Amino acid sequence: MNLVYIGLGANLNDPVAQLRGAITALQAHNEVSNVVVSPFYASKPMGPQDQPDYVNAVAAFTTALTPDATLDVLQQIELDYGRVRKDERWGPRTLDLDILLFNQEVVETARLTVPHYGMKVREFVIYPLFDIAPELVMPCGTRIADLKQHIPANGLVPFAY
Ligand code: 5RY
Ligand code: CA
Ligand code: CA
Ligand code: CA
Repeated sequence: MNLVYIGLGANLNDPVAQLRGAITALQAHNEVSNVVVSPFYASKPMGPQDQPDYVNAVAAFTTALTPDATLDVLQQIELDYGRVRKDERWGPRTLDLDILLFNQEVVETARLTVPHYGMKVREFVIYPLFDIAPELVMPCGTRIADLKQHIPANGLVPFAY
């Protein structure tokens, strides 16, 4: 069985409802089990600033699917929750689901780079990841706890959902 960590993000159309819906859809999926979700966080937009604040979280689950087949599941949920591909790079979105880690594997396919290329410097990934996996170590040997200690919270605020 594979252990997968994903990042969830949304900043349009009731972001909390988008994340809740995605989590419900994941739990309901036949090939996905043992879903664990971090607290939700309000976060300031990284990249383009002219967009609403985000709600971010991290989830862990187990699956027998390959990395590419896992991506298919996540992209279908994104579409089911109304995501429309826009031209603007890094623009606002109703729902964004990214594979962060897939076991201790380094995955390079046409569609996927795992570990996620930006995760080490994004507070909205590292803080919720630490919440659910404080002992986690990346394939390169970097500890999530060490990353968290070096990344400022930058206005990140956890809240109950
Ligand atoms: C930088 C550039 C692009 C960081 C930088 C992106 C989210 C990035 C976001 C999200 C929050 C994006 C990717 N330097 N900001 N910005 N949460 N996604 N807070 O999920 F992340 S676009
Ligand atoms: Ca299930
Ligand atoms: Ca993303
Ligand atoms: Ca994405």
